[in-house]
Amino acid sequence: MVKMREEDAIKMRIKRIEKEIRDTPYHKATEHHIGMLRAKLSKLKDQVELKQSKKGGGGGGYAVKKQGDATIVLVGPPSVGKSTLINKLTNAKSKIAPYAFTTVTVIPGMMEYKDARIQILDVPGLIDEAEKGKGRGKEVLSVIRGSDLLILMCDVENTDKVPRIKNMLENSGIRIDKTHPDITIEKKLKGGTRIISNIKQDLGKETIKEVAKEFGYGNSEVTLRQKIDMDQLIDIFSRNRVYIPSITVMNKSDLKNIKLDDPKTLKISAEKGKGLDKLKEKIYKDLKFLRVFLVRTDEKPSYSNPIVMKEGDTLKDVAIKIGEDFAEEHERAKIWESGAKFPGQEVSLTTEVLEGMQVRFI
Ligand SMILES: Nc1nc2c(ncn2[C@@H]2O[C@H](COP(=O)(O)OP(=O)(O)OP(=O)(O)O)[C@@H](O)[C@H]2O)c(=O)[nH]1
Ligand SMILES: [Mg+2]
Repeated sequence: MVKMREEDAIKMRIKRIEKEIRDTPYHKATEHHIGMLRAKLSKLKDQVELKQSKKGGGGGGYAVKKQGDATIVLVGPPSVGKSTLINKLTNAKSKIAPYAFTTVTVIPGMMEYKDARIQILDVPGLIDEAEKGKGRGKEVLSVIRGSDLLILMCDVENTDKVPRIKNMLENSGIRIDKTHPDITIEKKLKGGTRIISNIKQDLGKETIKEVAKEFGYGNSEVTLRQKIDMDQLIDIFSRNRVYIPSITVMNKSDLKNIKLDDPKTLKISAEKGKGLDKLKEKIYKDLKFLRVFLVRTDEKPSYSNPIVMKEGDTLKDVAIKIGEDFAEEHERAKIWESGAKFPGQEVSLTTEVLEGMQVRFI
């Protein structure tokens, strides 16, 4: 008899657990058991992924150097116009052709918009079972994992493809348009699992304990600052989860007029250059970029000397961006325009920055 490969053995265990989950009715009394099964399942799936990524395609993925203020990836099935779009948005010259798999590697380009430098990556089209390595899928998924924002692209002939790709990304541990649950886990030496939550949870304490134990956190302190469901509970213990926002784009709008189900989808024509200004603005907004304008001591306040910052940054972050020494030397600033109650208001460096704020460090 042929010895079963370890990977196949794991896959059989996965199938068995999936069946058991399907066959177990979900209610309070079974919840902790299902939690334990889901934790086992997640661990086994990670093992398969690890084995497959080790096998890989030899060279070990694409090496792309991250550059600029953020990195975004054009994700979609073949031939929807990803390369046409990157050539329009950036300085890249990616090959365009009317057949699938024209792009076979990562092509980087740089888009400059409102003083931000945004790196865009064009990658091969994603097909079904890409997560199993088909059509360079593994390499593409690893590029996606390292990015700050995804442009999910379809065209007027392939409007159903985006949900399928989203599903594939979810199955690979990539969470789209979701945020990391506000939970912390701390390992302890003994004492079992202690759960701290100020909010009433739907999940039972036993379930959380069971899942924690399955992931090797039998002695730990779990602090929940929001209400979570089973998926989120499994996610926080799994190591390979990433959380990335997305913009959905439908290309080739010049070919026909389609009424969209999702009003948030942007209609563009990469070839004709339609809708691209809106897309650029949305990219900038969704990356949470904003500009503050530096006013030097001997200058009048104005909109020169822009510095690109992000929502939530403070004036201290601006000072640090100018230089560590500079940040050490300044404790207060004067601000004009956005955020200023009156021109030249004096504020502390804990003040959050706003688009269009003019600032002089004093
Ligand atoms: N009518 C029309 N055709 C377009 C548009 N954008 C791209 N195309 C055409 O669609 C075909 C595929 O374009 P590509 O940019 O190579 O598509 P891709 O998504 O990079 O394809 P792969 O690299 O194979 O995954 C080409 O024939 C393009 O000329 C558009 O806005 N309108
Ligand atoms: Mg291409």
